[in-house]
Amino acid sequence: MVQNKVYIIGHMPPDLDSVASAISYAVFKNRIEKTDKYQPALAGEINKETEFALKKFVFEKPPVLENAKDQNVILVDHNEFSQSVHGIEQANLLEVLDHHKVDFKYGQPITFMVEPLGATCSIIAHMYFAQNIELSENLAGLMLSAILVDTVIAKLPTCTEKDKKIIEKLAELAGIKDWQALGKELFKVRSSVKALKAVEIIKSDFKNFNFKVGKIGIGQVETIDLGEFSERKEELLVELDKLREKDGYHSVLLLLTDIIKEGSLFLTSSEDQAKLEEALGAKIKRGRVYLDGIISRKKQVVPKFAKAFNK
Ligand SMILES: [Mn+2]
Repeated sequence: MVQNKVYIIGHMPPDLDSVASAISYAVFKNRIEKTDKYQPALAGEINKETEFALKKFVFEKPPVLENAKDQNVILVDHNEFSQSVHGIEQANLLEVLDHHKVDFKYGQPITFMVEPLGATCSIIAHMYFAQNIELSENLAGLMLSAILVDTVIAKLPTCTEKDKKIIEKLAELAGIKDWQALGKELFKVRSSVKALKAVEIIKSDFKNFNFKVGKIGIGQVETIDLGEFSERKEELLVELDKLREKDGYHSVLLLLTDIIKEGSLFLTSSEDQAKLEEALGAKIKRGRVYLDGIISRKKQVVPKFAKAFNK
């Protein structure tokens, strides 16, 4: 059977949805086809919340596939080769199952399934339900965790009504009464900053934007408890100053986003604070300002900046 092996694999670097999709879809395919040839795999090392969820629901970490060349492969949770495991161009692709925008080309007809749900695990859960395949308590818990992380505990606009029904159903199957508490637990692990250096916190999710006034860098950390940063603010502000001077930024910001209260504390360093205040529509005091209702860098902050900084 080894030569028939089919690797089911998510994107690089792996997130929880990628890993839980690979595991749950392998179980599903093996069950449906009465085989054991489907094998979940990883495109790289897993993150903290993935490690946490695998432990909590008692799953072994799938093996890392170093190179997909000449292997049978099913892609889950992505469809762009640029996000895929090494050697994907020379793999034998069998299927794609995803919830992202499509940028895909392949020389042969294959099964290609994309549905705009909050997570790939939602699509897979729906397949289990539709075909009446039994879902174990632990697998339901793992898939639920993946959906909660991908949708930021059902708060993102990507979380559809269908996702919400699937969340409820998985929680019931997993015997989890309070899925919001599970979501908070996952984000607590995800945003745990105690072990990180200030510069690592800033750079963990950092993007550059070019405007007429110059380059602006914006980092973001999502947390369920801003208190975790209470003793780190000064240190983070010093790092932001250093980064701005060293790399010639107009401004550098770090958004500490409280996903429960739905607002962000902006830590800032700017060569023109008045202009930055005008862009944000708020006064900055000692490098910081809290803006209620701002949680999205892409949809809420960058458009404001484009307006103010491209004049
Ligand atoms: Mn996903």
